[in-house]
Order: sequence, then structure tokens, then C-alpha cells
Amino acid sequence: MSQKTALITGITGQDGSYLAEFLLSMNYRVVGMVRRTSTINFDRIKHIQDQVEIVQGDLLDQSSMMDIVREYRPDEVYNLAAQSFVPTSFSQPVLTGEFTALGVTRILEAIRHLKPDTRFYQASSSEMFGKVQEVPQRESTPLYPRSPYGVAKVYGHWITVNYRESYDLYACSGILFNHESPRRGLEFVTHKVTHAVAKIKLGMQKELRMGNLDARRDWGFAGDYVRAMWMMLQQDHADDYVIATGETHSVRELLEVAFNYVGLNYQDHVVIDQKFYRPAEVDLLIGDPSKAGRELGWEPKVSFKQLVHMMVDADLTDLQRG
Ligand code: NAP
Ligand code: G4F
Repeated sequence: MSQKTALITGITGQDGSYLAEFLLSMNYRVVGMVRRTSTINFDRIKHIQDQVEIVQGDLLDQSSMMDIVREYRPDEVYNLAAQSFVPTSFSQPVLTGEFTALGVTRILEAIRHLKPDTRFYQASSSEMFGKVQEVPQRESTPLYPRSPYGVAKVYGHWITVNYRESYDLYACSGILFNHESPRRGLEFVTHKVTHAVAKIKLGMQKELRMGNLDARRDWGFAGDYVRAMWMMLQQDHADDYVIATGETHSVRELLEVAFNYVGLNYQDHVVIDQKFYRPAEVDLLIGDPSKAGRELGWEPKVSFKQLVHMMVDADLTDLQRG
């Protein structure tokens, strides 16, 4: 069989780096789209940089998306690029809409006009469930986003469904619940906590300022979740799937597990700071991944505790290396 080509937007992000590794292991030609920056930002992909092809493009720029699809003729496109941090979506709502919502249409338009047999994956999010209308959340749960990011992802989700139904594209939306790893951005709560725990343990920091400790999330490991993205594009028909662990934990439990792991008590270090509260909160997320289990044969392998321990260990190693 001839080698398949996959285009990944957002290859420099957490998921992009794990997906690129996975697709290389499956013998794909991997093309990664990156936006132009004044300094190169390839930390997460430096170990595979010589195995992937990097091309410049931007979700804001229709012609760059058209040029890339025309030149590389991808068999599969994974649209992972987005402004993905919820608090920034409150301070930059228009930009978030341009990247995270309209960016999806730009790439779908490129596929529709230039290579309509391309299989397309859209990185949808459990943030779309927001003020949840059902527990646990599944593919049919009504959406009620609570942030400009969540609203933008609802647009991206429905435009993906719409292009599948209108133009018969093989277009899937993966509704992924929170997934983390040592490569997670430092502003997200898991990595913020594990990095601070490692610093406190090493005597480099004393206090950790946090927001709402009662929020609950369904946290899994990013390495497990990128496998599901690929599986969605290997089926007979395109469809949408919830990817989650089916367990929920509070931010407080995250603190307990991370601090306890290094023999510390979070209450001695955590200070509540209103600055980290959001104008509207998503209180509870817990996904039902049974459709993905049944139809894709997907299941998560890393537990919540293993994930937190893995992240603390990685932060301790990095900080000790200096
Ligand atoms: P991430 O680490 O924030 O990575 C986002 C990527 O998008 C980066 O490579 C970034 O490039 C790129 N990007 C941002 N704006 C762009 C633009 N205008 N043009 C081109 N590229 C742009 O996010 P992630 O955690 O890997 O998540 C991947 C996707 O899944 C995102 O769409 C996210 O919203 C979605 N998602 C994530 C989760 C989760 O828990 N991680 C859950 C559900 C859905 P730079 O390196 O240049 O910034
Ligand atoms: O780690 P977070 O910033 O992730 P959030 O908002 O759930 O979004 C992430 O997951 C989504 C999937 O559901 C993705 F689509 C999205 O791109 C992103 O990857 O915050 C998790 C929870 C929130 O309830 C927040 O209020 O932690 C709470 N929290 C409490 N203190 C904090 C903090 N969050 C952050 N970032 N920093 C804090 O100090």
C-alpha cells in the first residue's frame, strides 16, 4: 500500500506533537502546518523534526490553507490548531472566534474545493457542554457553552457536521474531554499544579495561587487521545465521538494527589486568588465514551493518578536538569 500523507494543523501544540509521533509510527508522511513567529517554537517536536515536513500557514489566511492542500494533497487532515486557553477567550473573544471557529471553515473550504476525498478530523471539545444538560455527557447531549472558546468550538463542531451532510465530505468531530501530559501548556490547571509542586518540593517556590477548586473535570492522557483521532478517520463512515475516561475529579483532588505524591499538604501552600476565577464557569464535566469503545475499539490506558504522577515526575526531572 502506498504511504499516506497526513496534514496536522497545530503540530507545535501538545496534541500535535503526540499525533505526529503516532502517525510516524504508522508510517505516514507527516506534514505540519505552523504559523510564522519571530522565534521558532518547536520545543515539543524537536525530537522528530527531521522526520516531519513543516509548512507555513495560518488559520486566519484562506490562501495559505488552499496552497497547502493543493501542494501536499493530504489523505487525512487533523485540524488541531486553535486558540485553546479558555481565559484568553474572554479577553480576546474576536480573535478566538477567528481562529477557533472560522479557521475550521477555511480549511474545510480548501478541502471541498481542492481535494474532497480528504478525511478530516476536527478537534471539538467538552467545553461545548458547558453548563451541562445531562450527566454523563454523550454525543447527543445538548450543547450549552460557557465561554467564547466554547461558543467558537460549537461553531467548529457544527460546520464540520454541516460539510459532511452538505458536501458528503468524510469529516469527523472528536468531542475530547480534558487531556494532559508533561507537554501540556503551563497555564492549564494540571501542569500549573504539577510544575508548582515540583518547584515547592525543590525549594524553588513557596506559594501557589489558584482559582476555583470545586470545578470538576474528566482528565485523561493526551497520548491515549490522539490514537482516537486516527481511529475516527479509519472507519467506513464519518461520525462524531466523545473521548473521555468516564471519571471526574475536582481541582481540589488534583491538588491532593499531586502534593501528596511528594509528601506535602496542599493546604500549606495554596492561596485562593480571585484573578483565576472565570466570568462563567464549567462546573462539572464527565464524559461517556461508550460509543468510541463500541465502534472504534478505543479505551484510555492511563489513570488519573498515573497521569498526575507522570507529570510531577517529568517536572521534577526537568527542573533538576536546570
Ligand atoms: P495547544 O497546545 O494550545 O496547541 C494549539 C496549536 O494551535 C499550537 O500548535 C498553535 O501554534 C496552533 N495555532 C494557534 N493559532 C493558530 C493559527 N492562527 N494558525 C495556525 N496555528 C495556530 O492545544 P492542544 O491542547 O494541543 O489542543 C489541540 C486542539 O484540541 C485544540 O484545537 C484544542 O482547542 C482542542 N482540544 C484540546 C483539549 C485538551 O484538553 N487538550 C480538549 C478538547 C479539545 P503555536 O505553537 O504557534 O502557538
Ligand atoms: O486546565 P483548565 O484551564 O482547562 P479548561 O478550561 O477545562 O479547558 C481545557 O479543556 C477543554 C476541554 O474541556 C479544552 F477544550 C480547552 O482547550 C482546554 O484544553 O481549567 C480547568 C478547571 C477550570 O474549571 C478552572 O476554573 O480548573 C479551574 N482552575 C482553578 N484554578 C484553574 C485554576 N484553571 C487554570 N487554568 N488556572 C488556575 O489557577
